[in-house]
Amino acid sequence: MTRTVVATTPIEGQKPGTSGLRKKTPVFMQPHYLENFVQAIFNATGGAKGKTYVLGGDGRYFNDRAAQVILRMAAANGAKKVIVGQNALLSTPAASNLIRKRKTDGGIIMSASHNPGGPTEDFGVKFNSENGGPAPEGITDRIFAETLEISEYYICESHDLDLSMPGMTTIYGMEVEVVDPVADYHLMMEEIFDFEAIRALFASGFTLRFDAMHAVTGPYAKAILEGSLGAPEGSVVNAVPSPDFGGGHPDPNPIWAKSLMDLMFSGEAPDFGAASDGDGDRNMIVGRNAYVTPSDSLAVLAANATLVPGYKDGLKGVARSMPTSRALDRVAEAFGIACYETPTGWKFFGNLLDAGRATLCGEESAGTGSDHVREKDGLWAVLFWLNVLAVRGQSVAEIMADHWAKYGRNYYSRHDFEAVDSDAAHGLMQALRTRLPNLPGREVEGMVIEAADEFAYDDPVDGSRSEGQGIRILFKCGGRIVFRLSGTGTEGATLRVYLEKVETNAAALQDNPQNALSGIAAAADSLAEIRNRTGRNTPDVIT
Ligand code: VG1
Ligand code: CO
Repeated sequence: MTRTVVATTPIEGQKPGTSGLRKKTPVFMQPHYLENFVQAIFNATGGAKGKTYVLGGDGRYFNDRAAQVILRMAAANGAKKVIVGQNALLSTPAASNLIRKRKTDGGIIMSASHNPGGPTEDFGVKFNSENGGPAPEGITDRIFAETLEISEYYICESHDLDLSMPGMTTIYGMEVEVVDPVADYHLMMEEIFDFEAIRALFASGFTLRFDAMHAVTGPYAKAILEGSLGAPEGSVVNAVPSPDFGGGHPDPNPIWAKSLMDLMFSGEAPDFGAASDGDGDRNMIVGRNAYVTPSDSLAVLAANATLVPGYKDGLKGVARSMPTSRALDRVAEAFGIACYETPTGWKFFGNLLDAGRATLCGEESAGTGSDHVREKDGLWAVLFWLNVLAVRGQSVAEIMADHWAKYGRNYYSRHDFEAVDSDAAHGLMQALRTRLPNLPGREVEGMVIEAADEFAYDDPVDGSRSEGQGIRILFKCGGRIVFRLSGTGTEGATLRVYLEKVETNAAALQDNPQNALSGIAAAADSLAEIRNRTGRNTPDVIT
């Protein structure tokens, strides 16, 4: 086996976004593309020499090939060991757990998460630090800087390693440990949740459908929900990870998980429905005739946390990304705990979790998690709901009604305009930015603007500052609009418009969100000239 020094030149555009580097698969498969980025990760983090890493991915097209390249490069860079999931599979939360449990120097996750996969779809690579969380901006900035200066990378020539069975092997002196991707994660879930109570719930006839969307959570959900908790076989559907996710978008929302939604609003609906995304860190929760908005789900979990053994002593604090609805703030206030507001992306929660300032955190984009790992965790959120349902003995709809009656309801929706012309999208944001100082006091659609700014975050733990994190418009009536450009898309620009309205009138808590938010949506269009500037009459995706 030989180690090769390969001469290369910088490739433009390798700037990690909200969650790692995501590109069209053919871009990632270009000569040197993956190699340059992986070498940049090693270079930016003090080299791989003597280090131990975790490696795994969501099983999308090119996952298996990329794993072999990364293993050969880690060996050629002098790494001591790589712990890799069987068949190079690991859900993102399971990878985070392994990094922490095995005290490694970090990990590389191959995923483009909720983006579709396949030869012409998306691929991605993300580096997680030794705390198990996505590398913070300081590191991703260094990785990007390295991609602009790279002149060579190191790789071993060798046969492909057999990753199909757990066990130990070596490559160029580096140990490779192939592990069952589910086992450690399963153990952790048993420590957090009351499995006995959930088992009793299923034994009493409670029914569930979990849609793994042909993505990585299939094996996890099968083992835990069906195998360990006794949900009837067949409760987990689309459970075999496929390289193109069955041709669909592995994005658990009412649009892409439509068949689950249809079932849950039909006469055959089980008691509980849930879905997860490509890499297993997102969750969708839906009761019989009751879709739970992710922002509401986060608030409900916070309010009920002490019912779960892992959180029985209460929460140290909570955190949400800025565009996430402020339903969580109301719970935090009632409990007298801190509620932090961070920029979009899980990397901003890491410091708060590490410092013990927050226990639970989440995002409006179907991401919920806690200090058990340093990623959001889809199946964990599903188990959390099941644990709460088992203890409270109520339906999802009843729990939501109780919650709104107690805390008020934050009607919430996100309107996405996808693959918009990049100049048009940036032009729209820039025009808003320029008008910000003149907006307070103005009336739009019968609502008076109270404040308007561009969100910047000062990390209370390490003092770092992140600017340009979304434009927010606050109305005197308590409504809010946030405008942001996506940092995970791979085509043109995606404009996200987040709409929120607070309702405390007991008679108005059961409205349809789009209905309740129609005035706010009209105000968003009038303020940002969305139709005019993007040429779109309606959003592509409404969640
Ligand atoms: C989106 C979501 C964000 C999430 C990120 C990664 O980012 O809005 O909340 O953290 O995806 O999720 P953006 O920049 O496109 O809005 V995952 O499950 O795709 O890793
Ligand atoms: Co994901």
